[in-house]
Amino acid sequence: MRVLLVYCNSMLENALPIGVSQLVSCLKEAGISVDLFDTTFYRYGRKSATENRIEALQFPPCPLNFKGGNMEEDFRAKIENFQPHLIGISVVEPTFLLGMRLLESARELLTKNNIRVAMGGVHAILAPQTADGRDLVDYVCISEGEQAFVELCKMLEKGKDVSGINGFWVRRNGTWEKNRKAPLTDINKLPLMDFTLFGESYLNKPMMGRLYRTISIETTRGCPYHCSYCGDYSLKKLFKGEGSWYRKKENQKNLCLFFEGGFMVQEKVHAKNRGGTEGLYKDIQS
Ligand code: B12
Ligand code: SF4
Repeated sequence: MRVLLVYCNSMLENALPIGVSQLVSCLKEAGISVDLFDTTFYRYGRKSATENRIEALQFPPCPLNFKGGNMEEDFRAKIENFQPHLIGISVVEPTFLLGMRLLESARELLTKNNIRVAMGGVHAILAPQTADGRDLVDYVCISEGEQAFVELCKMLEKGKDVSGINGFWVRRNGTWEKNRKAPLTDINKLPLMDFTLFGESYLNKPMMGRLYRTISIETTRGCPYHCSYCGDYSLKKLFKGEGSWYRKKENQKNLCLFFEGGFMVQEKVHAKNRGGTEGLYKDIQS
């Protein structure tokens, strides 16, 4: 089973994404072959937020890491080379249309090769109905993906009927079969996030006119606060009754990351033994 994850991201927004990186490691752990297509470094729109901020004099100029090439052409090439059975696109609200644009650009390939598409991410959870009329999307993930997506992949691999699968809306004859949510993820039982499919360009994040070496770590899932304008607040309400949406990592060993050829060369640094987040910070500096 080959799964192509597609990280639909705003231009140059190069913080390593926790959700997709966690899915990569969960899929790998389940023996599923996984690759990534990432929109981050393509200039597919007019201006990135970084350029706007520089223009508005919010911060001084800094190098912009755009790569060349045409996003849609490269997406099709990736499909042709990797030949996925399933594509998993990850979207938030402002990147949903970007995801749809990519799928449309590969319509012929997807149809000809009968490649299924699953859509996930905060937007899929909060607004699954936006997949109405998007006939290239077969499954919409209405839950966290660690268990649900792996389950979907395994069932598809075995040729099983996925119509009742928890955590997904499933397209059947043009209408949605709306299944139950999947149980919340136990974030203390996850394999380490896998950043290896993301390139070196993620390591240098422009902030205030300088490039800083950055990584993403997850110490909690969900937020303890309740700002009414925030997606996290809506997620908390949506998952009420399913357990606590706000979860903490009990020990910090799952903070640790591996990035081949990057600055975090040790695969299983025990951050706690090294002084928790501060220790991790020192590691990054050295
Ligand atoms: C960290 C963070 C960032 C980081 C990293 C983003 C990332 N993609 O990881 C940075 C700084 C880069 C960022 C940028 C942006 N962010 Co932000 N970000 C967050 C934050 C604080 C946490 C997200 C997180 O890591 N959650 C934990 C992980 C595990 O969850 P997850 O990513 O949703 O992934 C899980 C599921 O959704 C699912 N899943 C995800 N992808 C897929 C794919 C498939 C196929 C399947 C089946 C399942 C699946 O499985 C994952 C594991 O369980 C949230 C607010 C919050 N407190 O939740 C906002 C939030 C997600 N961001 C938001 C926005 C708007 C943005 C930007 C568009 C801002 C901008 N204008 O550029 C960009 C878009 C970047 C992008 N493509 O996501 C909104 C989204 C609103 C919405 N309704 O969609 C949120 C909710 C905040 C808010 N304003 O309300 N963000
Ligand atoms: S904006 Fe969202 S993530 Fe930030 S403190 Fe408020 S509820 Fe938490």
